[in-house]
Order: sequence, then C-alpha cells, then structure tokens
Amino acid sequence: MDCDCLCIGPTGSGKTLLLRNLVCPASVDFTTSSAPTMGTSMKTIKLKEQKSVTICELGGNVAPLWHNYYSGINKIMFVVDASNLCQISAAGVLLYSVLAEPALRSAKILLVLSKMDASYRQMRNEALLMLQIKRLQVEVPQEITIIQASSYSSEGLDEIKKWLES
Ligand SMILES: Nc1nc2c(ncn2[C@@H]2O[C@H](COP(=O)(O)OP(=O)(O)O)[C@@H](O)[C@H]2O)c(=O)[nH]1
Ligand SMILES: [Mg+2]
Repeated sequence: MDCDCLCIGPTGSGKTLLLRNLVCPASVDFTTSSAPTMGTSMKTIKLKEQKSVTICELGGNVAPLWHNYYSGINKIMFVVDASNLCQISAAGVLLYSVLAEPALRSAKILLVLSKMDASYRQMRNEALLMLQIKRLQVEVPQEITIIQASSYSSEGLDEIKKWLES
C-alpha cells in the first residue's frame, strides 16, 4: 500500500474527523457522528508548495493487524482522546507496543492529544502522565512530537500540517 504516514490509535479517538479536517475543513459535518473505521481509509492532504501527503487510517479495532502496514513507513500519527479517562492509560500501553516494533525504529512519531475542546479533558500534563510518556521516551529510540488538537476548535491543525511537511 502506498502511503507516507499511518494514522493509528484507539477506536473513537478522533482520527477520522481529524483527517477529514486536515483534508478540507469545510467538508466536515459536526451534526452527524462518524462510524468506526472498518479496516483502512486513505486520505491525501495538500500541504504548501503543491506538496501532498497520503495518510492511511487504521481503525483501533484492527490494532492486532497494524503491524502488517509498518514496512516502509517513516511517519506515524498516534491519536489519543484526552477526554477519555478510561482509554488513556490503555492507549499508552498500545503506543508502547507500536514503538517497540523493529520496523518503526527510525520512524518519526506524532502523538496527538485530541478533543482538547472538551471541558472534561485531561490537561496536557495529566494526559502525558497517564500515558507514561516520560518512561516511554527513555525506552524507545524514536523522536516523539506531542501536539494538542481539536477538530471542533481547529486547535493544533496547523501544527500537525507543519509536522507532516517536515
Ligand atoms: N469534542 C470532540 N469530539 C470529537 C473530536 N473529534 C472527534 N470527536 C468525536 O469523537 C467520535 C469519534 O470520532 P472519529 O473521528 O470517528 O474517531 P476514530 O474512531 O478515531 O476515527 C465522533 O463522535 C466525533 O464527533 C474533537 O476534536 N472534539
Ligand atoms: Mg475512524
């Protein structure tokens, strides 16, 4: 499969809406909720200077199969819902298992703390604590960039595009 970047993370963490927003903010409809992505979904995002990047979303429900897509990938976007207390520590364990994959040793990692508009979200530091990011960073070789984002308020979307360009 021909993609530059994988977008992964637990089911419902906001991957589909985030990617749709990155493709075209005007096309996003907030009145309906999206169905969980079954299998994979590809999106091409336009960046500046006629450049573009193809991102493949892999649903959280197929996490055991993610590794089939790792070869040749040098960027991973891992989306965690910062408003979902129940999910966040499990997401840390999942992230660790991804970063421990030999095929992804030299991949660049973007950790997106999503849904930062939600009033009941975890604050950045609490979220990072629950994900055990500090411990993880000393154990894995990858460089991890952390961006707080919201598809509702558009927070962080420009930063994500910049990361995709880099
Ligand atoms: N408050 C809030 N809700 C969001 C945001 N992004 C997604 N959601 C909601 O979270 C649910 C799951 O989103 P979706 O993009 O399908 O998640 P996916 O399973 O990771 O692809 C949907 O009901 C969305 O409306 C966000 O930035 N803020
Ligand atoms: Mg999805």
